[in-house]
Amino acid sequence: MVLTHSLPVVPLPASVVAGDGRMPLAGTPRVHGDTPSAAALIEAVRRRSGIGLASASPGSAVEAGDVVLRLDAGTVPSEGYRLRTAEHAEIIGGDEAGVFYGVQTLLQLLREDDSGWGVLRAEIEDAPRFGYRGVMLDVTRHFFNVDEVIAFIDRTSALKFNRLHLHLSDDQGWRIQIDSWPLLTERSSATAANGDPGGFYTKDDYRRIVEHAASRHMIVVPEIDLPGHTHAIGVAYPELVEAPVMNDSLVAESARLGQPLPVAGETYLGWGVGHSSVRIREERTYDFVRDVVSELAEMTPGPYIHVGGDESLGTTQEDFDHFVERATAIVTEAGKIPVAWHEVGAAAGIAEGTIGQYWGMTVPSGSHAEEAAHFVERGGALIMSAADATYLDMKYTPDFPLGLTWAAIIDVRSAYEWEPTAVLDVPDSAILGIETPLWSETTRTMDDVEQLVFPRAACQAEVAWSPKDAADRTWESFRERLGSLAPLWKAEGVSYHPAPEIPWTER
Ligand code: TNX
Repeated sequence: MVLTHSLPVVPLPASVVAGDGRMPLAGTPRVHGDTPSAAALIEAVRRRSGIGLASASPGSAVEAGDVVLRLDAGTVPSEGYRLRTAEHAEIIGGDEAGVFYGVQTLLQLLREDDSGWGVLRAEIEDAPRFGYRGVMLDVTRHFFNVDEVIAFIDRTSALKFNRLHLHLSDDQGWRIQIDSWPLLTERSSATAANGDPGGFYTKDDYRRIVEHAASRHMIVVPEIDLPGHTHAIGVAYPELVEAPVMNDSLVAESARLGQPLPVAGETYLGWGVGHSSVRIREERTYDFVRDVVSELAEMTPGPYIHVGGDESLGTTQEDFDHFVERATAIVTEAGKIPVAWHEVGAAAGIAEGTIGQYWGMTVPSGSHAEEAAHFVERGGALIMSAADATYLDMKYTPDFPLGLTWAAIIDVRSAYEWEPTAVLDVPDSAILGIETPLWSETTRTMDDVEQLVFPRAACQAEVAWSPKDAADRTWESFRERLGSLAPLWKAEGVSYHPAPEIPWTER
């Protein structure tokens, strides 16, 4: 493997100096340090190379080829780490997350060549550019079980993502147990788009996901999409939801795809949007929202609850504003920070501190920029999910078998080349970070999901993590470093799309 640009690390570290050659990994090297990342490192090295690292007994001397993991909150920032590989390897994290990220980098430096396995020598100082580095998985249009979500967490956290947004409810299904409204899962979880099988997470399932995410330093952001995208609620509780309101593009798209139109109270199997709404002027709706939010808050240790707000196409602006003002307040009252799609910024009185998720284009159109800016005026901030760069469900090429095209065709380079602070006219400090969403209309299996997610999630990982002006923060460097992830992904069984513009390496 000969890289002309930097070391084979994605996302690019804040500062990296390549050393001389490799630290051989032979015999039984040991891992020193009392951190959960030690076990994760031992396991990952074994999967990748078959080499069994041993864990060193406390206080034993460090020998050549060993790996030392430790914490130093005094000199290393939170989520940051220093990594040095010479005779032995040492990772010093600012906190446990930092040690974990250092281990992920070390795993990328672990390579096989004709002389066997070794760790490329390097000196790295690293810390993230943005605090919010998110991926989103839509488990409504197609459902993915706990083990699949856990694999998704492992594979994305290895790229240093630290937020997992789960889109838990939509027109096609309700995917989370809510004790106070049991019919949601009893009547509205069994199917998915096109009549594929559905499913839902029990509270224990959800807690397993949250715990596993935490062990990989990811915070789960649960979303209940409101007031639109709520047809499934009406299948369980018809009194909560309005009759479907068709729009022209829904009717045309449904005809083109041969999908049925939504019928009140019946399971919806198409993927048209904008037809559903909860009853905004009924008090019972807010009892429902309060119950759901409070049960979600109770099982979610992370600070955020996402209340949706996108594509309420059959709702008047006045009703929409009334609803989102109340829904964001309900989240705040439950002790959580509301997150909402950018349309919610149109309402004057959204709860202070609400975080907006911008999903317009890299060049905003219509009122999107203004709506997004309003979150900042209300003391909130923004997560950038520009659809023509970050939407993992867009096709790579016009003839790619999976994905949609409404936002753009997104090849690897266009996923990489965008700048989240250059989209809106807000201070850079208002941008918390980015999130890259996978909507699952066309992905029936986890293999399908991975085809769309990898490699483009790696582009967003670098946009979120790496300093914008670093010398190697270029497409030429990135494509080579990305190509060097192939053996890691193969060892982990990641079903990535081998995009032809990337020089994928064998080892
Ligand atoms: C728009 S992005 C949606 C989703 C679809 C997605 C498909 C957003 C907030 N809403 O309902 O699944 O497009 O790309």
